[in-house]
Amino acid sequence: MTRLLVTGGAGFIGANFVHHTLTTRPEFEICVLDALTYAGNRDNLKSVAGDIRFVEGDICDTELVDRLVADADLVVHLAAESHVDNSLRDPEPFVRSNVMGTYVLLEAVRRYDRRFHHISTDEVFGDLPLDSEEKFTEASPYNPSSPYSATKASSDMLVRAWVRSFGVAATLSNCANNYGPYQHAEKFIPRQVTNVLTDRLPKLYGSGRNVREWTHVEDHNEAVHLILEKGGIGETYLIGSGCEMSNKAIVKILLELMGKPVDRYEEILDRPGHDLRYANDSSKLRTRLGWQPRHRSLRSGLAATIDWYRENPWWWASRKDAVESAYDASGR
Ligand code: NAD
Ligand code: TDX
Repeated sequence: MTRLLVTGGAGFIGANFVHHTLTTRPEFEICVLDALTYAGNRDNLKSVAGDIRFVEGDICDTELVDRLVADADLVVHLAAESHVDNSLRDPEPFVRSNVMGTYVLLEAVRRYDRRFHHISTDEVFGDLPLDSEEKFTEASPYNPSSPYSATKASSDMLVRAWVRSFGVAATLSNCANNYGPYQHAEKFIPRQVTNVLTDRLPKLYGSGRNVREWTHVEDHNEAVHLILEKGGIGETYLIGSGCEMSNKAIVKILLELMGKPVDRYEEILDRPGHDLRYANDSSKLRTRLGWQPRHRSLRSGLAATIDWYRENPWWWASRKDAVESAYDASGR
């Protein structure tokens, strides 16, 4: 058995990573470390509670991290403050968890000589022009726009430095926007789906022309396993499905799939510093590690995601009002 420590395993991507790992790779014995912030939810792991060890705790807790890393063979690090809008309201937890937390983990994996995989985002590269074919590559310069992406960029830099200076056996991946089950209702797609399900209007920042590359969370997590299995130490891999779409086009598809008029949405106050477009060139991952996204139709991925939220109101409904009140307070 390989002992795997997953930080942030009670969050959206982390919980899906735990489910995916248990299904596809039974050789792993999983321990999840998660602080259960507002974004972490034990319910995300309810169906596998008996198959994993769960530790509620903070990645900034040096002693706890030291003990858990000592007991692991490898660490997949997902724990982070993850929402751009929250980072604009209060950046402090982002600096703490994303920068300090990554530092604490790196020191522990250095001490015990453990394999480390760092999960990051394409937002570290800033944004691309709207009407272009340009894509980010592993060699793109770092140019983060928001406090969130600045702290993720900082954490990537720490990982790269620990590889080079201390010989830590780490890999990094920068994925495009994820979607799928268990995504918090603060994020774009679940927010709009749950808005429609609660008779609210979908809300587009500005005119909705900003473009994101949507990758299904299962495809992201399979890429992470391929990197663990075959990735080069010190290497960075960009992950992206190739499914680019404007926010307005997504809202229209969601409305259509949910049987509503496609113009039944509202345009609201834009996000300050709003990144225009993200798109990843994932050819390194595809050609060297053989990754292919399984979810290639965004439309059917969105339909399945709508079904999941429709069938699982127990998971999101009691928290929906609080999410919208927080947005109301910031005018969005
Ligand atoms: P999420 O907000 O849903 O989950 C984050 C998890 O980390 C939560 O369970 C939370 O409790 C935990 N956490 C936060 N601070 C912690 C701390 N100090 N100690 C221990 N646990 C802590 O986020 P997500 O969308 O699942 O993102 C996971 C990772 O993937 C993040 O590193 C994020 O930057 C990265 N990422 C996300 C996306 C995306 O589209 N969601 C895309 C690319 C990369
Ligand atoms: O209500 C909304 N209306 C809207 O138009 C919300 C919540 C968002 N948006 C827009 C902003 C973005 O252009 O939709 C797009 C997606 O927004 P988010 O879901 O907040 O994602 P984004 O800011 O692109 O960042 C996401 O992808 C990269 C994740 O939250 C990050 O954790 C990840 O690193």
